[in-house]
Amino acid sequence: MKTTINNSNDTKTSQQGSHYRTCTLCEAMCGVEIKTQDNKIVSIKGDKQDPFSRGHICPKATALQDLHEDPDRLKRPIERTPSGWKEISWEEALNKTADKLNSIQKKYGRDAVGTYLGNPNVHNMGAMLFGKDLLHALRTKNKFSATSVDQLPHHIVSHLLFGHQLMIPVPDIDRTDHFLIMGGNPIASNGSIMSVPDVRNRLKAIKKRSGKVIVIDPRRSETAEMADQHHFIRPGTDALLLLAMLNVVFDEKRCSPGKLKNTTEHLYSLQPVVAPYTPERVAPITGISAEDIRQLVREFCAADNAVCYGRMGCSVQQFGTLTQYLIMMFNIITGRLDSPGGMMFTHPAADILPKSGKGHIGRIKSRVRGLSGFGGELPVSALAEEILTEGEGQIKAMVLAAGNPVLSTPNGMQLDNAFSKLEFMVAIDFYCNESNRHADIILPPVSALERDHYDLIFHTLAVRNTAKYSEPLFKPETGAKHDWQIFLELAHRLKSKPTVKDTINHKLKMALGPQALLDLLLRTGAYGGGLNLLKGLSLAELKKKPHGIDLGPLRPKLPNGLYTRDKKINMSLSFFTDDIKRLERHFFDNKQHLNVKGSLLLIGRRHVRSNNTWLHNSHRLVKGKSRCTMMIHPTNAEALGIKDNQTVKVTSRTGSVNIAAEITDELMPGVISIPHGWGHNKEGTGWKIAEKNAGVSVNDLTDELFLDDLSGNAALNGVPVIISVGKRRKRNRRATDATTR
Ligand SMILES: Nc1nc2c(c(=O)[nH]1)N[C@H]1C(S)=C(S)[C@@H](COP(=O)(O)OP(=O)(O)OC[C@H]3O[C@@H](n4cnc5c(=O)[nH]c(N)nc54)[C@H](O)[C@@H]3O)O[C@H]1N2
Ligand SMILES: Nc1nc2c(c(=O)[nH]1)N[C@H]1C(S)=C(S)[C@@H](COP(=O)(O)OP(=O)(O)OC[C@H]3O[C@@H](n4cnc5c(=O)[nH]c(N)nc54)[C@H](O)[C@@H]3O)O[C@H]1N2
Ligand code: SF4
Ligand SMILES: [Mo]
Repeated sequence: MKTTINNSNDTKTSQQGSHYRTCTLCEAMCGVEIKTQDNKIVSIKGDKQDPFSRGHICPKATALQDLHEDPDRLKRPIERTPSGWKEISWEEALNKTADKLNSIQKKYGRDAVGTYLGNPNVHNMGAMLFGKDLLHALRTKNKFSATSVDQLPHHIVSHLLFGHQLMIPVPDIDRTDHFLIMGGNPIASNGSIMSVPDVRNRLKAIKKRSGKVIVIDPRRSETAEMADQHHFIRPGTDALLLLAMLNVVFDEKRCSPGKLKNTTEHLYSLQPVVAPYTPERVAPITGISAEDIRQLVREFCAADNAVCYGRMGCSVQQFGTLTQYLIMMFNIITGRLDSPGGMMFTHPAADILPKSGKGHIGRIKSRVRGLSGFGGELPVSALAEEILTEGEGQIKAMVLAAGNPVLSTPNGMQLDNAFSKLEFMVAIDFYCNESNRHADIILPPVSALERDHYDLIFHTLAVRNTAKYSEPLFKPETGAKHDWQIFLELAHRLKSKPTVKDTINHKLKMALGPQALLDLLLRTGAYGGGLNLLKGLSLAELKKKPHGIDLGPLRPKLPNGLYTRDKKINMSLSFFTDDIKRLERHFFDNKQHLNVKGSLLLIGRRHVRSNNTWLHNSHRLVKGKSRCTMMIHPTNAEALGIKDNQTVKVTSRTGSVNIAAEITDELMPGVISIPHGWGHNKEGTGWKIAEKNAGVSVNDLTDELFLDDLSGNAALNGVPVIISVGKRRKRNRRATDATTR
């Protein structure tokens, strides 16, 4: 057996091979072993020799094959014509796209072109390295991405506390004795802002060494199910809980910042701020008793090492940024930041931080609603109104790259309508999805198995320092383009009068590609030989180790690793603490948390066999009964007269969906849960299997006006909804109907 790059055009010689690579579908970076026979995949298994994932994979790994072989996957550019989609040459497609974008910018101004970068860009080395070239060429302020329906609060917290938006610490799961998880479900998601393959065994190991796993979640999630303790929390109230936890730390004199005392400034400034938030005061709102809150703190402080971690459920809610800030404060005041078994920073082999923007707040504002941007991007909740509202600066054309915002961002119906009104849309995507069905031109990049890979972002957010480079498995068809090539080609064509220097630059980048940049990053990184080209880690060295290399457990990084000017963490930041006034008004003055009569709070959920909006075209991953159901607690179901499997109508300010009810005490009373990523019932997409398993889009219910006001991040959790009862139906794969308004 040998590692081979198979040429799919060459079928004359019978070839068998084992290919090792990193799965690019989620953040866990599992090593896979792909066996091939005559250029066909015969099996995908976990790579036991991968030092990070140790043979673990999840059911999605097989989708790498399904995606590659999917007859619905686009391989050549297509253009919309009056008689339907037509294949066109790359040259024609790139020229037409650039001409159209140029003429729209000339006619209406630079901001008339909007961009949306979706999540898979972060799993794509070339897109990560050259996506910015296209953005620079467009020079529009109307840049959007999936960040503002996801991890935006983490960037803001890291930017202000540690001086760099990407300097985000991760839980040292392999050494912790006490893992407090708020609003994350790693057993289903395989970890986020915590790349952690084989998380189940890593969590079990905590328990085996007599440690504890504690989960705070409005749903008894798969992770809560295996934890030592689970506390239901009312959606959107985590900031209150954390204020009370900090209150207990001060009140019971449990501050123990240890070495962080010298790294922080104004360490005790939070004491008066949290003083009003006693456990007794927040208990009735959060749903966690005062005694339980005190116990949470006492156990956390008593553990030899401990870490408090919060993810999607804490970030994508009304007080998401304040919550993430308070989580960091809790870790710092209890001495858990930068300590083994606590919240730690990584030492990645290819460190992108020195080369990327540290972040900036509020430098740009959205035209219609005046929402503040972060790091040069605007909140995606403002995208539809920027297209629909006439006036100077209105978006007339969109560039979508690896995203599906109609299904993934709030008030998807409104955005769907907005997209239909554009003068021009181009999408860089190998599927025709619910969003880019409005495109005029689709430019499909090669499949994940036809490109090389190094995880620039997720090695930076991993629970262990490792490095791995993957060769492409298959050779793409002649003329096919990588995402990075499409970005560079468009960027160059957008220059109306390229200088000789521009042309040389472009040709150089096209010739060198991502590999040269990766090599440079590795050589100049923590394990590289710097100017000595013969020493240290390089791409050539990594290529010799197809299973990846282990660079050891996480190591302390403070204070030298900080990006703040004075190498200190300022604990007294009014940017965050001022938001407590909004919290106070919301929960205590206006009592806005008290349910409007009959309304319940909607939260999301993830399933191990889905991945956002785009793995539902794999038969293996969607077969079986529909997973797109509305979970509801028996007491609420009974009060509303809902039977299990019955189709109900769920309505919010923005729309309604008809969906089958799943009655379960997994949920906290007063809360319902619907997974996102479904709703493949729109005409004109290219997903034949997904269409048959359509489900409904929960983002027809989420609200573009319901935000974390501090960051502009969408509040997709805790959305008030009303349920009305329709006809009884048997739950099957068609039990979830098309969206109705
Ligand atoms: N209600 C609710 N909504 C949510 C969430 C939630 O929890 N609840 N989660 C949010 C989160 S965390 C995220 S990250 C977003 C994701 O939102 P998006 O990024 O908008 O959506 P995805 O489904 O990740 O995008 C998939 C598209 O990328 C394409 N694609 C895949 N790989 C590649 C590639 O290598 N190159 C190119 N060019 N295209 C590729 C696929 O074909 C597909 O069309 O959804 C958010 N939406
Ligand atoms: N299988 C699979 N894996 C994935 C993805 C996928 O779609 N499918 N998506 C990937 C992406 S893009 C991301 S960002 C990550 C996300 O990774 P995670 O954050 O681990 O994923 P979620 O399952 O969304 O977990 C959020 C949890 O928060 C809870 N929750 C909701 N509201 C609240 C609240 O107000 N407070 C608290 N404390 N909890 C709350 C939910 O019940 C849920 O259990 O997963 C990644 N991995
Ligand atoms: S856990 Fe994530 S990286 Fe690992 S096999 Fe599954 S999808 Fe791929
Ligand atoms: Mo995400």
